[in-house]
Amino acid sequence: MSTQLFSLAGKTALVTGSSRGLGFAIAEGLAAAGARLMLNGVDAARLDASAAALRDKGYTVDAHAFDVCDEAAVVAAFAKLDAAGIAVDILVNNAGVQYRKPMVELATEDWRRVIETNLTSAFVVGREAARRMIPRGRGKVINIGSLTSELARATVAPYTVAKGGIKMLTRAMTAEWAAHNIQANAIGPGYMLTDMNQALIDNPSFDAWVKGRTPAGRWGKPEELIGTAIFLASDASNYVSGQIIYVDGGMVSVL
Ligand code: GCO
Repeated sequence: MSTQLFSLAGKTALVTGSSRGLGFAIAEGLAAAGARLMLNGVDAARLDASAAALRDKGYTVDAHAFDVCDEAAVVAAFAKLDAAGIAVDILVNNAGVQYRKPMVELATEDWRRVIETNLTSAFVVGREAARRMIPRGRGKVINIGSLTSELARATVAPYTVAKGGIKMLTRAMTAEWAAHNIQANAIGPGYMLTDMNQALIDNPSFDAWVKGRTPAGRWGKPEELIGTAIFLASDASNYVSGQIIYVDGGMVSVL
């Protein structure tokens, strides 16, 4: 009984920003649990290569190249899925960028770009998914937050604000969609070994700070998000909504 609870067999999952990094790791984990995958990214060549790598492992994978910041492209992508009779059962709003600069030096257009990519896109893609999940009477939305949904660090203000917004967007989705049997939750990764963080990983003093500040004493691995993602994507979480689960080695819980 317990293993069936975590099965994603027969479900279709769309993971935004899944050509690489956390999105790719989560997508692979959902596929391993039985989901049919829809990868997304803006770079079609990179996306096709990632999809091929997962197909080589025996997974069912389609690549859907569109920019989550382009509302018309998002609407068109969902219309294409409608026409193909494909329903998105699980949406993972993972797409995001990082831009590190002190606020007094930050251009407004860079602020807007980070907010658009990391927060507004989750609303737009979530809205299109929910418009189809509501009539079906079920759905799962997993928004990717960050430990910066809870704590601020200097020089990453737009990212922090966007990820804080992701936490509250998740609760807003719950307020409006839980009655339709749609569970919206978030995952808050800690400092993970990803391309986005490579400059930090390569910085000896930052690397030492992360290892000292994180109770687990190390960086996280992208694959360490998979268990939480499967839980939130599966029937095991059918009465869980509005939550953010920090996968952070204990960082947000300890001074
Ligand atoms: C930074 C990092 C963080 C990461 C971290 C927490 O510059 O501090 O990029 O913002 O997102 O992995 O999620």
